[in-house]
Amino acid sequence: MTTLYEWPPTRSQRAKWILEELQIDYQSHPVNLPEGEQDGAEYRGLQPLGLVPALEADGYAMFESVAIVLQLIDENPGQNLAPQIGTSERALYYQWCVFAGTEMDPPIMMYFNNSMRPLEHMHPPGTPHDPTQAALGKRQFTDRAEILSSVLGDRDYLVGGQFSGADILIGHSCFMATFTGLITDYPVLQNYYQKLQKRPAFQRAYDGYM
Ligand SMILES: N[C@@H](CCC(=O)N[C@@H](CS)C(=O)NCC(=O)O)C(=O)O
Repeated sequence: MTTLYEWPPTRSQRAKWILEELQIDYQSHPVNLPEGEQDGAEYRGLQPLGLVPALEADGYAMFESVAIVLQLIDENPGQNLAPQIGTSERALYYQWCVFAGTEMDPPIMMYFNNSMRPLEHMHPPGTPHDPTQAALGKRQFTDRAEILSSVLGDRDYLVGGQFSGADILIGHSCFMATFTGLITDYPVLQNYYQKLQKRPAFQRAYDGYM
């Protein structure tokens, strides 16, 4: 049985979205972040940083939301959620998948952590919001949102005219940008994200958080 360790609405939604998209039979194991369950020895054995998501599947356990999406897509090649290996579309698929985790998440989280995150949930506890860091996060998000907007234009999907894991990963960045309000100035991203939200798998994964 596949088990998703999750706590909504976080980056565990990426893993949930791909599980739902691929219609994989899985069970959900909530990791209660406000209660500190992520810091217990048992969960740290699965995810040494105490972050969600983590995944247990037949024969392996893993963490990192981007890697989980890539792995599950690779395990289900018949569902065509990634371009053929070795093609130019595959190059762009890798590019945008990595871009989501390395370029989109950090500025959004920097902004969130320094402007919106409840102080009792700051790490380490008692850390105050830093307006300079919030402004930096917002500026860095701006650069990246402009790049994505010019690539997307009025297209529905990032790569090869077809829905892929890249849309799940960047789509979750759009969720984070919507949650924080950062997406407001980017109609192209809003339009792209609105179309992704119509997918039944998205709706099951983000139920209650749309
Ligand atoms: N690079 C990791 C980041 C995971 C991450 O930071 N998760 C956050 C929620 S979005 C978390 O678990 N935070 C724990 C906490 O706030 O205590 C991934 O993409 O899986």
